[in-house]
Amino acid sequence: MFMRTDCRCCRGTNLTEVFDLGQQPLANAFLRSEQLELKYPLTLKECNDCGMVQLGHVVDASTMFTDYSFLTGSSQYMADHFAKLMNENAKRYVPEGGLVVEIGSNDGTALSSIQTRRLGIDPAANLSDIARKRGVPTITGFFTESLANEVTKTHGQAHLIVACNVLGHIDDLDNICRGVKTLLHPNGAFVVEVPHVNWLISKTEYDTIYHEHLSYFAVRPLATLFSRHGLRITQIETQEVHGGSLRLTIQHGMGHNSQAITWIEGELKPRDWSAFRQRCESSKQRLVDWLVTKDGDVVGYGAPAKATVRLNYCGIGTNLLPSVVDSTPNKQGHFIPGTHQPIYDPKVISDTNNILILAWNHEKEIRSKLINFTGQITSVSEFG
Ligand code: DWN
Repeated sequence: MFMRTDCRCCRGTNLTEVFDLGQQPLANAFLRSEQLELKYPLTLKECNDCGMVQLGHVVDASTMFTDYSFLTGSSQYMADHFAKLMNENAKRYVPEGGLVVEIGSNDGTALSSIQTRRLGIDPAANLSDIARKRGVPTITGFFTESLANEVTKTHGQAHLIVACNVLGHIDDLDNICRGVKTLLHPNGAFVVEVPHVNWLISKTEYDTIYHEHLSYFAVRPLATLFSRHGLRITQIETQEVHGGSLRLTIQHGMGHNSQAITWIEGELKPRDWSAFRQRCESSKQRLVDWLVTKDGDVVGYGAPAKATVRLNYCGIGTNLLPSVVDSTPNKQGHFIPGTHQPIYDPKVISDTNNILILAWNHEKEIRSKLINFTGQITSVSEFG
């Protein structure tokens, strides 16, 4: 682990600490037993020059991503979302025989929705195996400038490069941009999806702050970064996923489009971090007070990374929330890091009167699976 002292988008050093979640375990490091886990500082800093928001401490990527618990395919809604993204952009940018590359391809869910020449790149060996078994050619490794050079030699340039909820996980964004600049065909498009930090603040989505998420983007810092590499934003679309995201299309050239300029102007208003911190604290108190009234008669639904953050930040142990269920096989039989709730298969939900949805961004899909549940279903998002 090391402390980053400069902004990874504008390279400035005018950073201010704006939120401190204290010592937190790695959000996706589900435990095989109720062992004591490593904890790391989790602080958020804002760049006063370009508006970038990023973690102070950087935990080594191989610690977090080479054996990964999260499966993109765990949500049919997200699988459909990425299929739509892939098909729309393949139709728009990829000629017959053209190549599509996905950075952070996880279990191959997104690439499995198209039949063009395709290549996944992901550092998690367990996920790459799943992808290859479903017929998606996948390189196990981190996307870097040197890997981009290799792929360009072996596969040719890509007409479409996709990176959804990936850029925020990467420390050296300049290296990624140099790799994209090499790999991307002159007429190609680099399509990325990232949560927007202003929605994190306005919707008090503090549980999306964890060590995997090194960066919390806005258009202004990304525009600064891409300009440095001869890349320009040519389209911006808002998306509901993951609490409010932007889908950016980036292509070779200079000068971002008018949408980007409008977004940048809208982001110049100073952020009210003090009000955000107060909302986090009141949200925590409301949730704990609600759980106390349930006296342990409640099961958590979903063991997302954000559950680890929320339960640890709120100090919610097994006395208040005895257990959690999750449909992901490699999470079942494990424990939530830090608070040690056991994780079971959703099939075991039986004698409880309350379900607390921890994966709030999947509330609709989860509720659709609970139509026969006769107790009370509550989402953590109801506590602000
Ligand atoms: O950025 C990231 C996002 C994209 O995905 C990664 N760093 C890690 C991960 O974050 P997350 O774990 O918060 O993602 P989700 O999609 O909110 O996780 C949902 C969890 O809920 C999964 O473990 C699967 C589970 N689930 C379930 O048990 N039943 C989900 C659905 C839809 C269900 O019906």
